[in-house]
Amino acid sequence: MNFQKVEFLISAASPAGFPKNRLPEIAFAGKSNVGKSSVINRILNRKNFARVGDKPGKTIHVNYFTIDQKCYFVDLPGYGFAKVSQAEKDRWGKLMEDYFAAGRIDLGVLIVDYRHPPTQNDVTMARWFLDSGCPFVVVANKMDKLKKSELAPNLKTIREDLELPEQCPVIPFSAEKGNGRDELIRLILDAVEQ
Ligand SMILES: Nc1nc2c(ncn2[C@@H]2O[C@H](COP(=O)(O)OP(=O)(O)O)[C@@H](O)[C@H]2O)c(=O)[nH]1
Ligand SMILES: [Mg+2]
Repeated sequence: MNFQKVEFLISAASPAGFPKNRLPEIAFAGKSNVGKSSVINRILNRKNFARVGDKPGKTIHVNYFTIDQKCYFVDLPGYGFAKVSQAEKDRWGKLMEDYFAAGRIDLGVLIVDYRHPPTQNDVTMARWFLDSGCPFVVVANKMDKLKKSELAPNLKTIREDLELPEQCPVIPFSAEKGNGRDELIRLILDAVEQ
C-alpha cells in the first residue's frame, strides 16, 4: 500500500450506507477544526482531498475513502460545534453508536489539539475506542503551534485526561509541517496487514 490510488467511496447517513465489501478500516475521529481533514490529506500527500461534509448544519455522515483497494479511511463526523441543535447532536450520537456497534474498526485514530487539554467529547470518544477493543492511537495535532517547553507537559495532560493505557501511542503531529506522518503511517500499515 503506497497511497497512490485514493478514491472517495460513499457518505453513509446510517448503517445501511456502510460498504458491504469489507476491507480493513482506519477510523478517524476528532472535534471540528482539530485538523482531521488536514491529517488525512497529509497522510495521503494530497492538498484538498478529505474536505467533505463536516461543516455545522450539513448532514451528518460517515465518509468512506478507498485506499489502493487495500483499506478504507473512514472520516467520522466531527463533534463539538458551538451551534448545533439537540436534534443534530442526537443524530451524531446515534450514527457514532451504530458505527462502533458495527465492529468494523481495525485501527482507531483520535485526533486531538496538542495545544489544549482534551475536551469532554474527546474523553468520551477515547473511551468508545478503548471500550471497542480495537487498536487505537491518539494524534496530537498542531504541534507546530507549541513552544518547546509545552511539548512534554501537554503530552502528559493528554495521556492523563484521556486515561490512556501505557501501550496506547500518542503521536506528536503537525498536518501543516508533516511531523509524525511516518509513525502514523507505520501504525496504519501494521493494522492493514494484520
Ligand atoms: N498550524 C496548524 N494548523 C493546522 C494543522 N492542522 C490543521 N490546521 C488548520 O486548522 C483548520 C481546520 O483544519 P481542518 O483539516 O479543516 O479540520 P477538521 O474540521 O478537523 O477537518 C484549518 O485552518 C487548517 O489549516 C496543523 O498541524 N498546524
Ligand atoms: Mg474536516
